[in-house]
Amino acid sequence: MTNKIILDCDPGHDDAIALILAHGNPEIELVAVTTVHGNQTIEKVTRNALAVARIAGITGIPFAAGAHRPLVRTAEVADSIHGESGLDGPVLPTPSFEPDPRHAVDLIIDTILAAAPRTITLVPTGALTNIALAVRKEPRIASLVKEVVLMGGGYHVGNWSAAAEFNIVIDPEAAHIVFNESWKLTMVGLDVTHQALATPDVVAAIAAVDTAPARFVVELLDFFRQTYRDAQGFEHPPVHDPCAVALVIDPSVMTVVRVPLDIELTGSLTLGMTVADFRSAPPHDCTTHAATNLDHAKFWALIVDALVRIGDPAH
Ligand code: PIR
Ligand code: CA
Repeated sequence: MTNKIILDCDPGHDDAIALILAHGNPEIELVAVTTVHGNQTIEKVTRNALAVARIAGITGIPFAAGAHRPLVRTAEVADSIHGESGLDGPVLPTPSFEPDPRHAVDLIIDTILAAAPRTITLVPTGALTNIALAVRKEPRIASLVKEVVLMGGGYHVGNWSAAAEFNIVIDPEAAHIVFNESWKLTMVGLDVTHQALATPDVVAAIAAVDTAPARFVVELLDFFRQTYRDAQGFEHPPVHDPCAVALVIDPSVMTVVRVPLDIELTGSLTLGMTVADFRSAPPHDCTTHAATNLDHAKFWALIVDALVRIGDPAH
């Protein structure tokens, strides 16, 4: 049985790789792609998503642009990591199709309402603005989705402040809505994604696939390596977003615990922190989960396998 997913993303180097993994893995059926402000402006990340679609040969599914800014706060981009285009490094092709005319929020709602109950997994890999707006506009989606598996947050470290991760802190009010909903939610946070390092052996295995999409991924990783070294002091870049897709593909790729999670909205040092309560067994009505540990070899094998299956698509 394949898992139908909606990928809500802000490409973004690691979002691009998440898209490629979702498309190339046979356990996943990508049913829609939606974009959200974040790594760059909504115009840029939407264009980038369509460019990745062309490179990976993704056709026949809707792509729709969503929120251009956070619910409450001023928009903030991550150009120190992803560059001026949001996907600096490789040369990007002109998209081969147009985005869907609907707003991402409507595409998300329409897709979930049209599918059998509890068959669609929402996979957000950017700010949670679209997901929060969707569940406020159509609350029935909370019980109609299968689950939410998101990249964001982290219970032991931040990356945009000492306590907070980028996707959460740029729109903490949206994250608060999403984390407090009744759906099953799994946070694939920095606790695991900082284990998803693109080490030289990994980059070599991807390069060995020797196709246009694989070369594109190598170019993405080369750029990501430089900015992650300069801006964050990492030797090898952590490739966050495909971790969320990998968990949907194969739950054995990471360890997940059920734990109460909430979003800090008022702390002066901790705004946007994903606070996990590890004190005792979670209450029976707790629907939030946190990923804790990654099988590095299994994770990267999924990426290489997806690229092998994608091959060299015609365009
Ligand atoms: C990555 C991101 C933002 C900032 C940094 N420093 C690194 C983007 C990634 O696309 C990922 O979804 C998430 N936000 C990681 O914080
Ligand atoms: Ca992202």
